[in-house]
Amino acid sequence: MPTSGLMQPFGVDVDLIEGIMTAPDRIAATKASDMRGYYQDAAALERLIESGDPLLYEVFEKRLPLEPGHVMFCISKLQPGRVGQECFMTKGHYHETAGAAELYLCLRGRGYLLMKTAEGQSALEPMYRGRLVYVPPYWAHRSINSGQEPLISLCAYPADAGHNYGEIETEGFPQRVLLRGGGEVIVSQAAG
Ligand code: PAN
Ligand code: ZN
Repeated sequence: MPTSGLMQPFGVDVDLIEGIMTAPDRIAATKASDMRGYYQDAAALERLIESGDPLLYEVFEKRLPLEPGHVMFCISKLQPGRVGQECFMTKGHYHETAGAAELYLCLRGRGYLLMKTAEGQSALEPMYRGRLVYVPPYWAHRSINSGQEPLISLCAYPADAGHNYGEIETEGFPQRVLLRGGGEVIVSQAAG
């Protein structure tokens, strides 16, 4: 037992349609201007920023001790839309403790969880309501919304996992999801 005493159990309410947590301790909001360098069409991103710099995604969390044994959980809400032809997406990251896995349960929307390893493997798992995706240890991960409504996921991972954005910011993922003429196109690329 910790010397500081036992933590009290608690519950939270989640609005499964709006994809929001009632009374979160923290909301991390990412706007278009936070995404410079991530999308293929940089000029289209600048136009989106100039047109009002919209909110692209939010993460709702409760505060938990960032210690081994705790399970961090959050609601991730990614808006629908495109930058040029490319579907809205999260930045994506490895966990700082790279051996920390994660569960994604899709509650609403349609899209993908794009994953890759430092060894050059990649995987693209479809996301839709009721789909649970396991992100194994050592796999970087990014959500992509290819649908027309918010892509909402419940995520859970070891509370001491941490986030490492640096490598994805420079290397990107080997695939991009585009919408062309109403159809989804997955394009592969070496990097970026
Ligand atoms: C998720 C992500 C969330 C936002 O909770 O943090 O979807 O994506 P970025 O953190 O890549 O901007 C998660 O994977 N947590 O570990
Ligand atoms: Zn993660």
